[in-house]
Amino acid sequence: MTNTAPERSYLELYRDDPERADALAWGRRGTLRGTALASMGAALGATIPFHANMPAGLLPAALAQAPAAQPADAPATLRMDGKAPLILLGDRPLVAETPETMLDEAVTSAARMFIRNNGQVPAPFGDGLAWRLTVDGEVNTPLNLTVGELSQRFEVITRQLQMECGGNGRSQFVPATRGNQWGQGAISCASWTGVRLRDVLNAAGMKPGAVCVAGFGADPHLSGATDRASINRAMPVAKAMDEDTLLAWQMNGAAIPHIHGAPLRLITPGWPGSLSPKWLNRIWVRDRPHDGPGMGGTSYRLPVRPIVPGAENNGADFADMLSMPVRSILSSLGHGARLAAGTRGLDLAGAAWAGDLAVQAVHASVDFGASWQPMNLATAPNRHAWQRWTGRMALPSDGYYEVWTRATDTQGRMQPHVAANWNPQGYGANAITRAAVLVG
Ligand SMILES: Nc1nc2c(c(=O)[nH]1)N[C@H]1C(S)=C(S)[C@@H](COP(=O)(O)O)O[C@H]1N2
Ligand SMILES: [Mo]
Repeated sequence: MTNTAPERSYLELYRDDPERADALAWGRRGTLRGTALASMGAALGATIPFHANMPAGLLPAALAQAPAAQPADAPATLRMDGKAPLILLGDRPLVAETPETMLDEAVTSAARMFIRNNGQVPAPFGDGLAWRLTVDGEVNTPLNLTVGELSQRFEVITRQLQMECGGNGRSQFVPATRGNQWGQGAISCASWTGVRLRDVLNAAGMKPGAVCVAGFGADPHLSGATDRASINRAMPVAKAMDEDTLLAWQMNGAAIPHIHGAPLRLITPGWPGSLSPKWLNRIWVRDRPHDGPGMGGTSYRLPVRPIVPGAENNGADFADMLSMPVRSILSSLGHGARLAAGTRGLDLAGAAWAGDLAVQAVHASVDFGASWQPMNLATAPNRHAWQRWTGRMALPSDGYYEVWTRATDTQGRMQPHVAANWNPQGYGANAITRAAVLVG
């Protein structure tokens, strides 16, 4: 530690062993060591006007979420027709995250929608209206309908709906879990047009023994094996019967882009995105818990009682993840933004959502949570759409700040300070957002 440049060693240490870096920087009694502050000042290149408020054990976001130091570590960029330069998290399967600052549209455009595939991307399917959907299982009358027939037989509606990966926020977990290391950009809120799954299930007539509803997509397994599905999961009947659970063939007033599931997609808003199968060709009503890939064990399941972070667990007593937790994002200012000396006010804007619930408040802090200021929060255009928020924060001087944002849902639950309820596959991390800002 002592004979290397401190900013370098903290960055490296934090990357390799965050808990140890934290303890070294902050000391065990939680008092900020003078040397630690000095070296952080060097690393950050600024004074920290509110350093006295920094809670023990808190590492500045500028270090904790440091931009890649080496070009080799720099995240790759998605290059794809019709898509913005998203952050490429993987190309087999293809996974790409939307930077928070790109999520500044009230309705997410196709270009900026994050991408998550579990299997291969299938070849395009051609005429969308002729695409067929089968509805079978615990129903009185199995159905086989084209998209054209769906649109004629049932009421067609349009809704703005959130679609969020169950693993959104995963990179917050300590220790890190397996899975795509999402920031907070595995979220979209587009405008979807289609028919209610409920109306179609009622037309098929669900039998009393129906317990859950599974959706199947036509994407091949990553291995290419034709007898294996990439992923298919099921939701309880009550969620399938929610008026916002849609069989959609249009997004933002046009055909769904192929990469997002054309010709037909199930949209199950506010629940893990894995319940919104793309390239949908089958709805299977089941008389028992579903056992497709992505069900059971630790998949999309959370501990009922907290477990030791990092501990082995087979998920036997976990419960399925249902509604997603409350979260906010800041879209007007990027993490690591540098502002002109003398800047004394920050105009903030972003979005907040809470799965099946709504958001009742968004607060922001620029003094490490010592004081919080309410932001202006818009109501959602419809249930299951995110809510946009705006506000202005004053800064007393030049220096290093962190903009923290925290949403509260309609049941009073707030985003926690650090990701809670650690679980082996890293679902549901929704800690408050911290964006580092340097003024001057
Ligand atoms: N057929 C199919 N549907 C799928 C997936 C998939 O791998 N195959 N991934 C799911 C997951 S995990 C998520 S988060 C969302 C992502 O949707 P998007 O790529 O349109 O943003 O699609 C879901 N639907
Ligand atoms: Mo996902």
